[in-house]
Amino acid sequence: MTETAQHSTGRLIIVSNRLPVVFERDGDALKSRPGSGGLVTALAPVLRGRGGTWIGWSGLPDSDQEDVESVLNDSSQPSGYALHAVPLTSEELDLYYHGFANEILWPLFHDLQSQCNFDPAYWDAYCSVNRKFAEHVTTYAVTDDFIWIHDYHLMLTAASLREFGVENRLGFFLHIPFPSPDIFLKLPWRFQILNALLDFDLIGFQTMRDKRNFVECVRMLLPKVPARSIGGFHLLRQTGRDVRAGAFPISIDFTEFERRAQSHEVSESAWYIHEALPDRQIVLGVDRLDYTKGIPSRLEAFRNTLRRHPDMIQNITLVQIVVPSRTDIPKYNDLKVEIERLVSEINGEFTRSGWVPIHYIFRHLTRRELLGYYRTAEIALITPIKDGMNLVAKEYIACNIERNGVLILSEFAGAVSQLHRDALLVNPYDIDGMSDAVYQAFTMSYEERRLRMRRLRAGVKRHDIYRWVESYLEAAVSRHLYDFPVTSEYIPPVEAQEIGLSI
Ligand code: ADQ
Repeated sequence: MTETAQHSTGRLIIVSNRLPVVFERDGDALKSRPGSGGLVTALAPVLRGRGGTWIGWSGLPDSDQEDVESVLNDSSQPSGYALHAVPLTSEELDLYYHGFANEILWPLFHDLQSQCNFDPAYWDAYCSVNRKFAEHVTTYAVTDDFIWIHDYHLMLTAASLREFGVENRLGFFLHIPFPSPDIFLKLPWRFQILNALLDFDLIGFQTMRDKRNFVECVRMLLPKVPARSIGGFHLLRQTGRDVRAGAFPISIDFTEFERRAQSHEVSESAWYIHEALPDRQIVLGVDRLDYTKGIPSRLEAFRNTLRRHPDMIQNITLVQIVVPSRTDIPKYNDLKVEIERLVSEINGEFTRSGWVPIHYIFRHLTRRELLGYYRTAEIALITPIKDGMNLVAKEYIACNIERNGVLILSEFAGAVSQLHRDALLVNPYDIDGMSDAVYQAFTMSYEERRLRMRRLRAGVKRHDIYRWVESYLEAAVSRHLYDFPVTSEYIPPVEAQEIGLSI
């Protein structure tokens, strides 16, 4: 390891495929803005002002490393932690990211094995890029730093770090589900991946079910690795080292969402949204463009609801927000076309003078707009066919300060393990069932809505992002977040606080 930051040991080093910023070209100049997505929303408030380091790819293939590092230096100022880029070439990006991560691991781990493309060329790139990430980690980390690696793109990084002789404690958190053995067994590199995961000290999953699936895979494929359960954890002994696996359901900064939802600007935005869609209930769908989010079936269910319950016509509007994502992958573009076809078919069938059943938005919204929709929608319709957690459900709950919203949630979202009691649960493959749930939400009494929402809010508030990170760090290094150094000389400027939830 180099001497970088040698005086400040014991820091938190986060490693993820993407940095929490998005780069944009403004003429010749390179600029960055805060990124979106679950991982960024969850981790940025944790690292802010703590003087740690976040290592990841910039999002720009074949970029000039010096240019990128100079912009990152500027972004590090307001965020209060250092950002460092791992450069990737277009070819690496194609094979490792689009290929292995998104054509193999993403569909397989979401139980969509028929969508996988097990191209052997992807594997070599996945190994070499994971090694490259490990090399960069050794440049910035010093002894005693806790290195916390995130998500399915980087499952081999600990194995490379161990090869380089790194003995730091290494944590991993998988943001997506871990499949059952039946499905995991189909992966041609199943042994390599399982063995590499066992080079971490702590492997975190979103739910008990994901952890159980992982342990069952270890028991089946690596029977010589002893595995036993202790408390809420599983202890797996690998060549003299103890590896633990546990469930740590990720969450949000509840108080911050609630505070923003109460702000004047969000209240105003919420008022305008409902003023433009008066005398009706708003049903809200918010998703990244992804085939795991179940958007086409949700639209089918909404069509089915309008067909079966004509009394809802002109009294309900579905606002479906889709955030552009991975649009350079043909499958994602096909999904966009399918969604647009369905929206126009449904609008064509039901639109009346002055009323359109579906408002479809395909772009990044500002936080103010997004929170305005969360705050004002009477119903949230969240129906992924499989999802690690789904933060949108928790964000909706935190922003529902009037406590009159109803959450309809897929049985296959990780969030169901915490929200099942007071959400209306649906099977996203059951069109009639989803349509019944929309009708049940539409006709639910004010008292019942309040009771359910009050309990949902209390649960998410109690299990917020800080509790998530605390419980993970406690398990990984027996330390609390407040044990990690805080950059005392750093005072965030007002603009950075305005960026708020994003960096
Ligand atoms: P994602 O698949 O990205 O995350 P999700 O958890 O729903 O899914 O998070 C989406 C994030 O994007 C939310 O924080 C939301 O605020 C943000 N967002 C949504 N619409 C937006 C918009 N229009 N503009 C800006 N931001 C928007 C992965 C896993 C999930 C897991 C998370 C965290 O797939 O299952 O919950 O990581 O672990």
